Amino acid sequence: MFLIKYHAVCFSALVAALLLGATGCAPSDSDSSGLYQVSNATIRTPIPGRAVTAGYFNFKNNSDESVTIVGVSSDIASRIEMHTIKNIGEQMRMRPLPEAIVDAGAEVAFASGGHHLMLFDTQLVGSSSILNIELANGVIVEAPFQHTQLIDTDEE
Ligand SMILES: [Cu+2]
Repeated sequence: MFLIKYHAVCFSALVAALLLGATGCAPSDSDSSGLYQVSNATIRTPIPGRAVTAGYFNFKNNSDESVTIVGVSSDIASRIEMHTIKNIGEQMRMRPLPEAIVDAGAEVAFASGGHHLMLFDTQLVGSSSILNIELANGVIVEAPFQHTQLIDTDEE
């Protein structure tokens, strides 16, 4: 019990430090300027006994240049991978998605049955978590992802 509690305290302190750090060194990040909008952002609460889960979001590019999503990171998972689902023969298979290009004015959906995030060693606290969506142009879009209970078995 002691270890678990200690770990939770540690985690909150780390989040606080990162939030303070972020406000300190990002005077006007592009996500507050409205260039890039993240919506429908959710993370599934992992199935009991598991720490791997999926995340979804829509990314709208309001700028006049295409952008490329090159990765997603967060403190809540040891690793986050972008995946896509492809039909191979009659089978739906997950494949790593190295990057996702979002054309100027376009919106890309990471949604059940298509592109999605896979989170490994996930530890969710509270009702939402911040994920950092990293763009090839160096911008990092911080977005809150709501935790959902929905369990969709067709990806397992
Ligand atoms: Cu996957």
